Amino acid sequence: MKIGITCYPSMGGSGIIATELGIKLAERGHDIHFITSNIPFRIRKPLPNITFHQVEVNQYAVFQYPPYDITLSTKIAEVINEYDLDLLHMHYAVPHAVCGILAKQMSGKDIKIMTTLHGTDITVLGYDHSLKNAIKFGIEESDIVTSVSKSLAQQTQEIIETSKEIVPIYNFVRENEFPTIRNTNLKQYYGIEDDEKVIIHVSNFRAVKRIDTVIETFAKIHKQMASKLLLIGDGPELMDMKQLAKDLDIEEYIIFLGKQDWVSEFYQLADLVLLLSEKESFGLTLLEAMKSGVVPVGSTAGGIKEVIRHGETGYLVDVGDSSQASEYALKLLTDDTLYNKFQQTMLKDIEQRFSSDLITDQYEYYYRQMLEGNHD
Ligand code: GMT
Repeated sequence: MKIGITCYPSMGGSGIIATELGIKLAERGHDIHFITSNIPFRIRKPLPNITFHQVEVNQYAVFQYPPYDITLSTKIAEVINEYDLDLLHMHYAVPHAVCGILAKQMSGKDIKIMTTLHGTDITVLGYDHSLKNAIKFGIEESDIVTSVSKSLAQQTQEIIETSKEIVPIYNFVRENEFPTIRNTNLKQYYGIEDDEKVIIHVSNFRAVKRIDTVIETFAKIHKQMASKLLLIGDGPELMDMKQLAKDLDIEEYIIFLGKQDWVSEFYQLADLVLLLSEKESFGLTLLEAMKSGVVPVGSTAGGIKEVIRHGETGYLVDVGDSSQASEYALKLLTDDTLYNKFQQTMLKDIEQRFSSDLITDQYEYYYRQMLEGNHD
């Protein structure tokens, strides 16, 4: 199949999934065309069957804002015609699904469109009245819409008020990117003692990630055992979180690492991952950590409860409940037998439910359904 993919090429989870899926599909012999503002960051070198088409927005004095959406749609239409694409896979309802629909009209071809919803496009933007109708239009005019969890599918129907069928297809990681190995070499580099447990959290430091609860949880763990918290990421909450660490008098035990392109090595030295968000459609960072062998404690928000099997592959707590989170963390960190049992179950579970082959099969299946006209 000849497939056009549009996503945000930056480090966000949606861009990562779109890119990794493109790579898997290219490995299976499909012709993949990324139509994006930059080369997706996970593409480190030229790969067979992958072509990149850059969307460049020109600035003219007549525009108050450069018209990215129009330029993107024009570029997609060009690529549809030039390469005779079979289908478009748009990641994010706005603007990408809407741009795909516009591009289809511009191209004059009856190309099929799949839209994948990732979370923020619904659970945050969906409440914005200036965008809601555009999101609804993007969803309803797509041939097939997928979401990265069952929870997001249900939330979309409620928030956007649409009866469009939404097919949940989970996130995945390419297995070789996150090997299940323990490598504590970096510990010394960051001043972490051998006997200290390492807790990790990775996010874009937005308020929805509830890093305050992560830090409060860590403060409670730290009272009971020698430990360090690795906080990876950057965003609007960073300065407030540094202040919270000072206020709780634990700043010397928290390592703020800023934005990191490659997180795999940090997971290899971690003992526990925390993702305690108040909104989270899936939590790709959880899966990356879990594939690396790190057992999680997560919140019950959104799709996290579909990723972690409570009491089997990790633990779930209510949003904001740092006491329960620290109790579960301590239970895991003080009992090697329990930890190893969870780790084994977790590795089997992610292989069965989130393997890159299984998820790529599911996307391919729905691509074929679209091309055969088997959709509403
Ligand atoms: O986590 C973020 O805020 C980034 C965001 C994005 O749009 O790239 O991630 C969303 O998509 C990921 C990939 O599908 C999901 O794993 C994340 O859970 C989701 N984030 C939220 O729902 C907040």
